Amino acid sequence: MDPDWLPFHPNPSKPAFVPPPGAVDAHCHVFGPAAKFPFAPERKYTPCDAGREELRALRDHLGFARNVIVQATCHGTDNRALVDALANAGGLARGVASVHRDISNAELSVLHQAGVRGVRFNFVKRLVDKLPHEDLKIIAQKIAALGWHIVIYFEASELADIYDLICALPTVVVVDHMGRPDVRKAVEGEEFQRFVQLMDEQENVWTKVSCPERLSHTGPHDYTDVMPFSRYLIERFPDRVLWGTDWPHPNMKSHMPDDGKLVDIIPRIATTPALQQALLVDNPMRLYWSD
Ligand code: 0GY
Repeated sequence: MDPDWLPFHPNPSKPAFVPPPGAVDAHCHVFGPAAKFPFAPERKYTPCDAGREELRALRDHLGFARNVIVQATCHGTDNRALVDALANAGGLARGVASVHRDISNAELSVLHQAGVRGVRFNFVKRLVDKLPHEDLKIIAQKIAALGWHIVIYFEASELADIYDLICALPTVVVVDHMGRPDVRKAVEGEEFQRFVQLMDEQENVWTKVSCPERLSHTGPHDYTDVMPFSRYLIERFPDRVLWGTDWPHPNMKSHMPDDGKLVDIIPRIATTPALQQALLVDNPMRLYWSD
């Protein structure tokens, strides 16, 4: 693993907040184990192993029922670790894969059988080499036929460049981590409102109100400066928001969050039982377990 890599929290606290029955952690990853599932040669970082058993233990500890496992860039388009985790989850995990433009329908069908229901397009420059938009459009057409959706990861400053691409996508589009706003700016400010405008205009665009630990400048454990952004999106788009831990928190440099304390933020951003039910159960079930 990289010399400055921060491993996931070894002993997260038990959250005081009890998620509603059937709650879904809709953004987490598995890494390796590298001896069995080697990391991709083109990766930009080398993490510690963080396997399916540890993920399942965390899910139970936090009081969640299901996981959505998102392919991380350190595994490139080799989805074997993801598929292995799905195959061993007893139907309680679904996946989001990374695929190459030349993927065949037969290969997509194998991923679907394994529980994959989406692909991820990553625009974060420190994580991936730039992918031609043409390739992404080809992938989008292929996966739309399966009823899958597209998860998109970008920084707020990149939204202008990909706004038209997002609007042209033929599926549900889920934006990771609220489009990574600069939370030192105002919720009502131009930058965040551009993202809100995207969600207003495009009813197929959803977002994950995840990763306060990445966005915060006030820091752990409350990440209070991020809460107004999450709360705003949850209240404005209650049927198009998801929540996830982001375990095992790749590339965190300042500190490693306590996953239990992340869960305790939920009732402060989804402030009613109805909003919590939509965020943690109804929305992810509609997107990932509709069949
Ligand atoms: C996240 C965030 C990051 C990494 C990845 O696929 C990845 O490597 O998503 C990051 O470094 O910000 O959502 O896990």
